[in-house]
Amino acid sequence: MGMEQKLREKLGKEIKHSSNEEIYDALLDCVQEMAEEKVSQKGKKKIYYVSAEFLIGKLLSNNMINLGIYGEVKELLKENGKNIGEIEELEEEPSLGNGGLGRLAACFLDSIATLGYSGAGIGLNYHLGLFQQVFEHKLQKETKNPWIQTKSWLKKTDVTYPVKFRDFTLTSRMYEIAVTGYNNRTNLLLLFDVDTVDEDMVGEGIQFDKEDIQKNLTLFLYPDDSDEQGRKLRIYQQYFMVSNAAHLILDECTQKGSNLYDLSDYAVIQINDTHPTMIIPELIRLLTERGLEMDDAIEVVKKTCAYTNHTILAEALEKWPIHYLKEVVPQLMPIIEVLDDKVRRMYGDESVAIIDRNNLVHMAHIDIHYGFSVNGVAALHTEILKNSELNNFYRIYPEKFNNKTNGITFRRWLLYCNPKLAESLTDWIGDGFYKDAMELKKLEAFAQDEKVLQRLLSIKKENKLQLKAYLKETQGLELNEDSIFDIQVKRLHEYKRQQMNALYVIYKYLQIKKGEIPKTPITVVFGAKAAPAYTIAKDIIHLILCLQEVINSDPQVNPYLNVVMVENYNVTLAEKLIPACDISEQISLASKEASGTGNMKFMLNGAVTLGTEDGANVEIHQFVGDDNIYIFGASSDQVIGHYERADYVSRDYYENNDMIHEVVDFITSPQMQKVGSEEHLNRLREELLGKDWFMSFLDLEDYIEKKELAFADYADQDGWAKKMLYNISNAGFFSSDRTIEEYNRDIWKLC
Ligand code: 26V
Repeated sequence: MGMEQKLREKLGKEIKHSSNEEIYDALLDCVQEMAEEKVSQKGKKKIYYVSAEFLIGKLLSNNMINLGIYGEVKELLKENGKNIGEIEELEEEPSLGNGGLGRLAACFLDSIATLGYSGAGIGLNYHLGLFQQVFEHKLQKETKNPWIQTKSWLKKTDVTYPVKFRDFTLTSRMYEIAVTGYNNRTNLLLLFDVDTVDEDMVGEGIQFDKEDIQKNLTLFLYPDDSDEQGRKLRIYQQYFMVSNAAHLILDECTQKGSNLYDLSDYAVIQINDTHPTMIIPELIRLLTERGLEMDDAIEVVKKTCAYTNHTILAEALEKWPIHYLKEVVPQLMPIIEVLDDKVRRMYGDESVAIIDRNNLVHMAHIDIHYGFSVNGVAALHTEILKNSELNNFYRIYPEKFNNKTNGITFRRWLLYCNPKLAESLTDWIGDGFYKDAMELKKLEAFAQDEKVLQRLLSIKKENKLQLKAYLKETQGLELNEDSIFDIQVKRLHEYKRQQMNALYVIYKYLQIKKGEIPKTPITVVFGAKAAPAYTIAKDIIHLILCLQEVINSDPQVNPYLNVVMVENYNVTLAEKLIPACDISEQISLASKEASGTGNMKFMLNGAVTLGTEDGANVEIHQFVGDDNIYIFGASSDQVIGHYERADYVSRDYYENNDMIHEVVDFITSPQMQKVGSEEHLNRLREELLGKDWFMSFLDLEDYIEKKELAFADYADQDGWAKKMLYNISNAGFFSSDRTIEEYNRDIWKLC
């Protein structure tokens, strides 16, 4: 049956006589049915990707692309006077992740299904997701983000488990979301929830009673953990997630014939960062309950679990006080003590112990000792893990360590978000790259082809115009499509150095004031959410919003320089910003960004990277070569050296460098005080002068120099188009299909 007939049957009337809402509902039903037909039981061994976050983005169009009906439906709607874009707008974006880690999990699910592997994602069904960001008086405020609509992709199931905490037992319920593969099978994302959650308990902003676990357990994605109740709630969430996962995995495997001793022939569990670590003691507990001896249970779990590390930042590595665990999940403590005891007997080395002298449980240490694989997410990151951060573990278990450089799904990040580029690429090199991303390399044959280069430029311009219209309509923002779009979008964190970009903006503003007019106008775009309790990050947002007002309202400067900070940066906005970008800002302090994945999305869409030798930027640099990227700043070795010697003193830079002095003082200048808050601006300036833990002054001069070079090069449009082309043609390696094939080859070994 064609889509026209299917849709009309669902609608019970003509498409042209139906509202957008009715069409959305009908399409959702059709797509869900088509997706379900492709659910498969094939494959003895299954990958369970357990993750506290799955930042899946809107699903309607993505699923239609994967099912091969997107073009047909788009045309059909058009013929009936309907616009697919308007229908997409009706879908709320599920906000089930913070940033890169959650989006990576979503890309992986797409690739696992696309490659035809048996797999499932397991996580939590947060009703209000990550907070929604609103700007009030140039400050971030958080509000709830309800995303579950009457008609949604969530399918309620009858699967429930009792999950026991110290003081009470909760009954879980499993929901399913179909994950369509491109032209292949459908897998499932399994999200656990409790029926007793009460969305009405949320008061002002995102305030709620953190102690009423039955009502709040799955309300928010790790709410504020700046206080003790917040941290305990996080443990409740984590245990709830993994206890359900463990029950489900054991049930599925025994149904398929496992005798539990051979569990690893049926299941492999990828632990996404340390959030799901308690699955290790929980599985051991359940296996012993089902009759295995403790030592056998430990061996079985060791063969089944693998761990991915996503950061070296000490403050992000989870360590839970024993008394929290005793209060929430006392049943795990005796097991964790056994695990610690074995490690201590075996290695007698305090630095690799599970429970430290301060009675903190090191979650990553459990994963490393009791899993069979430890991977980093980009080549440099894995080297840093092996040689410094986790060196004591690497020396014990060299065979466990491996690298899996991150990737992104080209279905969402090219075919869907940049249809014009995808269509032109298909004209030039065929459609082989849809499934084999390395075929993008064929584009290099066109590096001297004037028509191809011109088309790349005109696509970029069309995407800029689309973004301009969208931001005008949704956020009232003004963009100049004739300017260079220089974009930094990612979570706000000092190590990512949005503040250094803001310092550049000040520098440029002052230059223009002095009469130095840029050849091409520049628009610096920011998008970033700050963790609700992260004071300095919020001050940086305030700085950017103040600069936006000062600069955009200065008639002497605004023809040449604009600052735009989009509100509530999320997947939907990323899909519109990335295809319109000229310069991709990837400026983290070297050694701190484990990989980055935005860097890959920008590259694939023809933006040129301005970045440090950090995370996957290093590999992007190797692929595109020196001429097609702007690299600056200290190397990771130099940075690590500064930390070891504690010899970076930001005040020295301020005192010895006139430029730095001038731009830093501008933060608290009368002009800025007039539009902003003295408290926030002063605190930020003091932070930069007194600490600057992520060394933004260290690289500022080199950053400015390379950014100026990039802007100057942009004026040669032909030369620029070639850089775009080399970025696109070398992006193939960064397909998550490649990443997943490597996980499977080295870790999962699915049939
Ligand atoms: C978490 C936290 C939590 C507490 C305060 C500071 C802080 C800083 C960073 C994090 C990050 C947690 C893990 C994470 O999201 N890592 C990201 O994973 C991406 C996918 O592998 C990778 O591309 C990013 O570079 C990495 O930051």
